[in-house]
Amino acid sequence: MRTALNLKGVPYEYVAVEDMRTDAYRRINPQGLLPAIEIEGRIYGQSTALVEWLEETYPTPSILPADPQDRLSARSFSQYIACEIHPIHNHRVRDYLTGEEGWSEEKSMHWYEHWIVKGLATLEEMLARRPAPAVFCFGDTPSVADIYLVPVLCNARWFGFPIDGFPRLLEVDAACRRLDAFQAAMPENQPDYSTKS
Ligand SMILES: N[C@@H](CCC(=O)N[C@@H](CS)C(=O)NCC(=O)O)C(=O)O
Repeated sequence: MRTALNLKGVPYEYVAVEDMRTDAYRRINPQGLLPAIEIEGRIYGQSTALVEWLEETYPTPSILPADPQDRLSARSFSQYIACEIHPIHNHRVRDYLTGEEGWSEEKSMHWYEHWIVKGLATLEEMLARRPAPAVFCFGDTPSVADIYLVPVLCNARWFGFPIDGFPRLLEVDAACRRLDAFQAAMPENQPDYSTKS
């Protein structure tokens, strides 16, 4: 969400949330998840809905490719991350596995690594099948695909998961990291960044 706002040049105030699993935070966002955005006194969550709202409200510059098939590819790529990779390894899932199910931390990290690395392999294959290479996932300007990809790679790097086997993803990641909009959105550039996991 931060990257999308930055790419659009939409100013926002960043509010750090120490723990999204508290009742205090649920009173703000009943989903108990991040990101959430306050617009004219109302709170909204779910990054895909937020990014769509952003694109509709601030159409320029667009974060969807101009070509309809590239546009479909970018949406499919980002939704694969949002719907198939991220929910399986999310905090609350791993908390449940180590809590209610009694898994060790090591086993839950293995689960996390499995789904991220398997997911990245699928994303690499999706880029390999593009009709032509591009600087970003699906074109020469960043789109929703890139916005969703960079955080997955951040997570994978943070936990030391193997990502060297995904050259196309890493090329796109490097191109994104050269842009201020992505740099300003990096976790390490947020005021509440901590080196604790
Ligand atoms: N589908 C949601 C997922 C949001 C989400 O799970 N965010 C993570 C942080 S990246 C979170 O709040 N996790 C807390 C938890 O799992 O309890 C979206 O795209 O916004």
